[in-house]
Amino acid sequence: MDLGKRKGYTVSEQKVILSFEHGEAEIWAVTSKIINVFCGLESREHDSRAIEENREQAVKLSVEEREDGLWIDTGALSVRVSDGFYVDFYDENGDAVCADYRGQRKPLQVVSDEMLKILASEGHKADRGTGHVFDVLKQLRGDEYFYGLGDKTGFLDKRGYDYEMWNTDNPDPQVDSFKALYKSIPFFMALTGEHVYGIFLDNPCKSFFNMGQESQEYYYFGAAGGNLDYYYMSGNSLAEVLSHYTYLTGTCPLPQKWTLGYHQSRWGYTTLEDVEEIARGMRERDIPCDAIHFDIDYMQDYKVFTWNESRYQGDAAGYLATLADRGFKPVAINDPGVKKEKGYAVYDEGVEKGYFARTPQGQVYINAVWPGDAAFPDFGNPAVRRWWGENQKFLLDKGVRGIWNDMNEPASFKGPLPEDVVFTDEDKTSDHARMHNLYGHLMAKGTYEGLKRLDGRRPFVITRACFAGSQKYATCWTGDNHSIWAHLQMAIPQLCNLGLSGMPFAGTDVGGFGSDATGELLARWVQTGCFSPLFRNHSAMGSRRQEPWQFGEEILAIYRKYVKLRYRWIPYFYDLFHEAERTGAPVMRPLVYHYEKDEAARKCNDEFLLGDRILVAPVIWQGMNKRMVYLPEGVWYDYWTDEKITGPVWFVRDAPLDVCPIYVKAGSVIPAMEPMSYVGEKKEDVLLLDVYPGIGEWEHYQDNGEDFAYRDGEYNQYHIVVDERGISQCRMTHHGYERTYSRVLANRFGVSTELETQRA
Ligand code: MIG
Repeated sequence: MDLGKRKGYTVSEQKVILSFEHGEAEIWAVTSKIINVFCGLESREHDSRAIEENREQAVKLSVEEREDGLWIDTGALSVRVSDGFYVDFYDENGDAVCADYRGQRKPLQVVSDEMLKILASEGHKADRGTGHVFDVLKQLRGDEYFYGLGDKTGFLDKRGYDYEMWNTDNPDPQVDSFKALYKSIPFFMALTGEHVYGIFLDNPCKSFFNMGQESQEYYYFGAAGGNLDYYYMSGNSLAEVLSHYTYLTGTCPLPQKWTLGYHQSRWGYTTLEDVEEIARGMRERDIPCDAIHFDIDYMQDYKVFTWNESRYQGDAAGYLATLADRGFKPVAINDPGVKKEKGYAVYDEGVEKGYFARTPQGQVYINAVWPGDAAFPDFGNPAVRRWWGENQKFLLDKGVRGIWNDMNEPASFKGPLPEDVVFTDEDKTSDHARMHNLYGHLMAKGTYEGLKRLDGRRPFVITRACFAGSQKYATCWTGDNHSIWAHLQMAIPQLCNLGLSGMPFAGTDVGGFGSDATGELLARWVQTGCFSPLFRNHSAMGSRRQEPWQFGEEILAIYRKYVKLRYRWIPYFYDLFHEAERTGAPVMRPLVYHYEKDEAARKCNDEFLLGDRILVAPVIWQGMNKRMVYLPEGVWYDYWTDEKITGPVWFVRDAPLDVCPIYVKAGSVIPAMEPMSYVGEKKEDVLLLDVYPGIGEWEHYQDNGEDFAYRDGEYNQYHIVVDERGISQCRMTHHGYERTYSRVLANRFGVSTELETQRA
């Protein structure tokens, strides 16, 4: 996009409005470190669905006309705008960090119409034009690593690949060459030798991120519609840049504590007996478990907000209550498609009130999903979100504790929805091309707000489709993976990149969804899965069953060991979630997040950190019983042997099937709890602290684990200091939650000591 020669500018508070030969554009300093670059190709407004609050902070701008362009300085960075609307960013020392590329995009290869057709029929990308209304080309410096971009396949570093943002449900085994999956999070961070920055393209249309696949000289992002509207974020670390992104789009609110427990699911638990077998199986075999998921078969003819009571002895609510008595929280799936059936109240009401998407001719738009012909709620309309939210009462009244949003890309069985299907975008009329990537986001938002109004506890919503900002309303899972080793391998970079995209609460289907698991795969998968923020085993109808006990005693024992380890450390996970709400920091982090300058960390795809204290190096290859481990700088302890190891170092660790190598940083204290078969089984009266000598400190957080009272100060905070001899201090620094620990036990290499807690 070239706007031609610069003609002039005006400054209006923190915005610089620039006029060019061929149009107008804006640079807006949202904060001194967040700059918005805007050209209203479609509208004059930002109309953001990702950023819901005014985030502007006072900045003193200085604007200076120089020979080489207009320089805008915020005190923390400067922006140079030159002819053509080229925009370059400099740090406070005047170093160029991110510059527009001055050349043209490489001409696309021209092929015949006939060839295009053949290519397209074979599924190749074969458009001759770009179809983009704009591209922003940035210079590729050569030493960049790119992170983020949501749930894309492949590895941690996105450099050299190209992607599309168009929420897509593709059941084929997802491999590195996939351009799009279920989520569109048009945000990435670039890490160079010296600098780090982030870019968020706030445009919900289909967009394109070519991170150096097309050229070695530039990378680009562009979109098929909407405005050129992106945010440049500067910072001294990935953590800081990410905090700017979540400052704009919001952080993940603290979840109910039980949601951090183990979830068991399968598409195929249809009757009361099926579910009961699972509930009993978990308790009898001593596998801690907090949630059982109800997939589409609980419904009557796949109609949302119905329950097939005949499969639950005529009393689903009664049965769910018996689950609750045993500590299980039922989570029910909720698809958007509403069965087209006269006399079905949800459909009738939706038609009557105009709550469904329409054809350009004004008819209710019908496609097919699980219930057969179905209408699609118009979630961009606030009244529709409210209606959908109120309907959750049906499920809550049955005893459901969490809502699982599936098929909300939206997926459809009779071809994709045409781009001109009419949707609402708040107070305006819009279309599918503009609302597609927001559909799942808005469904989750309606669900979250409904649950919050009706139930009052922290809503638990799991969604498959997302847009930037969905972390405010939902946790997510990565959709239909397969029971193949490549997908266990992919889980690590995929979940790490989701964390780097503002979505800390994420998980993959442990054991794999499609295809058939083996015992070895399941054992290895639970060793990674027990550390992923959302920990759920789920599989597809027709695939080999993969509950923990399906592969014999050895696998069951391994499975139990890792689920128990997860439960032991739930207080640590909860602390990390508390940090995520406050700062936007991920729970599961790639090594590069804390070791940015470390080349090995920048490229590491097969290890990850939990917070900054625990490093996990799981085995993710069949037949392997030794594992090459990399530990970055610092002193680490082997979790299993307590051996002290100083990094940076590469070494080989024995890893028979029951061992997942885990390392804890010296100077750590990992808050832990006594064994429980579900969260809340016992009062959390005893705080266990797993101590690893060295210099360090930790903030431990405690509340009722359930509602929003913590926002009114009903929580406790403990400041814990560690030195070479162990814990030197454990002090309560905030006392707002009435229940406190009656005992605090420090566990140092297997030796337990009682600690005195100093009161606030
Ligand atoms: O067309 O509800 O990703 O988790 O089990 C398949 C059935 C629909 C896809 C979800 C999967 C779920 C399945 N659903």
